[in-house]
Amino acid sequence: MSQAQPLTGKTALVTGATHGIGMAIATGLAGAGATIVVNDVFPEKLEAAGAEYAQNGIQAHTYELDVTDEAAVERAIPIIEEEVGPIDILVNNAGIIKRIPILEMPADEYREVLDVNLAGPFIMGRAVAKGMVERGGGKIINMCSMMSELGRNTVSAYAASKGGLKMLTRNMATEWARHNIQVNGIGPGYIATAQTAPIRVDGHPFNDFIIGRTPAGRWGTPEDLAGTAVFLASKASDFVNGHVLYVDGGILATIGKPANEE
Ligand code: NAP
Ligand code: GCO
Repeated sequence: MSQAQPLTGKTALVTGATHGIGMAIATGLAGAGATIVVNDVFPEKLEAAGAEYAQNGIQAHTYELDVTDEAAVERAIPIIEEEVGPIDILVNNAGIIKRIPILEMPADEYREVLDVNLAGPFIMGRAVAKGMVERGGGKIINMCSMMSELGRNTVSAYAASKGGLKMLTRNMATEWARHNIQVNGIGPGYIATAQTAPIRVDGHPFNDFIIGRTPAGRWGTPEDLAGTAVFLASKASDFVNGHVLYVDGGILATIGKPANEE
């Protein structure tokens, strides 16, 4: 296991890795030597992603799997471990957002966000950790958010889910650290993906606000998160547990500044 390839011999399952942050993280883990397994709900997206990974020289093992479907997950993990190998690294990346003010938000839409973003990592984590406990170790990385710490108009369900995910991360670490399983979170700032496209339009007030609110003065890229994922997936983080590492261009470090201030 070389410095350049710290994940050689490891198998990593990255949920929702057919594009965006998930694909960038899976690509980063592959670059560090890991074998990659990715899932999504839609077979056509999996096929397209499989081709895109292959174009980049990565053999991604693809599985159609909804992270909220408990029975399907419990069936799929043993099959994946049989067909690809024991899962050493789980990245709970799959997530959705609905931007609706609380007073107008139907409870079923609220629950849907909580289901994918909070029950999903629980269901996936529990299914994969069973094998990790038996094998004496593993790594779990939960995709948190600025909304694990901050509120924002219209994203109540999302914020509740990401706040909850920070605490699920801490509790997974509390229960599994003694089995040499490190559970940590990544807290991306504002990253340019399909999920943020509606608020990243030139001239959209939020777009200008975020660029001004981020000390780095830009939107993050999915690739900005890959190095952190490799660190949290490798031996370098063997004594890091229950921590959320924010990769946000400095948003949480500052109160921000008036638009006209240099
Ligand atoms: P994205 O482009 O919308 O990707 C989300 C992925 O999750 C997609 O592949 C989606 O599949 C998949 N997914 C959704 N529901 C699923 C389910 N039930 N089962 C399996 N897969 C499912 O979003 P992103 O921006 O890359 O975000 C990835 C993660 O980072 C999310 O957890 C998000 O909350 C978090 N995050 C994003 C930002 C940001 O600024 N972009 C910042 C902080 C945190 P389909 O495409 O088929 O729907
Ligand atoms: C929003 C954005 C955010 C980002 C991210 C920030 O509408 O505010 O979509 O929620 O996705 O989670 O860290």
